[in-house]
Amino acid sequence: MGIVATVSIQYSTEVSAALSSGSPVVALESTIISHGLPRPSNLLVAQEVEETVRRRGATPATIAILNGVIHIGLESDQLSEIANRDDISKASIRDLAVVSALGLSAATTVAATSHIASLAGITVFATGGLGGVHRGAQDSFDESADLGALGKLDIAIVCAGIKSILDVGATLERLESLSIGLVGYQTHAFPGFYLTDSGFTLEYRVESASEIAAIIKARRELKTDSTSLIVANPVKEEMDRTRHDAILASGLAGARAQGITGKAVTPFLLEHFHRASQGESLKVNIEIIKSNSALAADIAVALTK
Ligand code: PSU
Ligand code: MN
Repeated sequence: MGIVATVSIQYSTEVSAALSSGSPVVALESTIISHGLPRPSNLLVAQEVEETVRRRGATPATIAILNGVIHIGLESDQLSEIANRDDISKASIRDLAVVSALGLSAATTVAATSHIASLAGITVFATGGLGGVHRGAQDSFDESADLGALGKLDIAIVCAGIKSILDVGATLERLESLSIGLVGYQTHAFPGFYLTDSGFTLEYRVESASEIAAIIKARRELKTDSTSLIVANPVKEEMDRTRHDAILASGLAGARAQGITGKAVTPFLLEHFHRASQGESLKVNIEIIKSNSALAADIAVALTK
């Protein structure tokens, strides 16, 4: 007799009810809670984001793994565990089976959250800023697994562009190669996460959640829904640009000096930003995730119309 692995997947009460009645659901990632925002604001933000989704008429499905169980939607005590436990690792797609089979606990990245959301038939997702091609990737080969995931999963993901710590131009080229759709929400300027404009232009501008829902339906009919659609939603009040650029330069230098590599790079740089800007980047990051969740909820609702 070999070893039998049985993956345990658990739905929260509200997500289970929403999915069985066909009402709108929005997937939310958990890495931003455990590795992207400092305590104690991380839990407050996670709760506020879920409330935002509910107020707009959709159900939040925050995805994470606790003690080997894959959760699609977290009860409130489970959300606190993700925010406060010290043994929560950062799981991408390749980590899911290991974490699950060994009974470990992890927050899920955009890539891993999209994968699990797809398993559950959830197709609308909100995050802060996408992962992408890192600066210096020609030497380090550091490209987020988020891109590979969005290149093969049917997800509509609302974000404030890719994180400004990355190589934006190179990432846009990769999105084109991977056939990942891209539209700007009420803008032709590709947003730069902490900044409203990364300096790159978007071909398509959409004005409303119902236009986005129409695009999603057209993707299904045309069978171009085997990859994702990125909805780039710029933050209203950006960080001071001079400050942003200086903090980014010192962060990148610090990461190099300290030999930070692999999945530690992004959390390191975000933490550096929050500390060095004395909370300015944190404030902007919170606005980003709240406004993206609101738009994602509106899209999920529009899709049911
Ligand atoms: N957006 C944020 N904060 C974050 C992230 C996104 O505002 O912390 C996370 C997401 O989970 C994303 C991950 O998938 O950063 C990218 O990490 P990496 O560059 O190691 O792929
Ligand atoms: Mn990486």
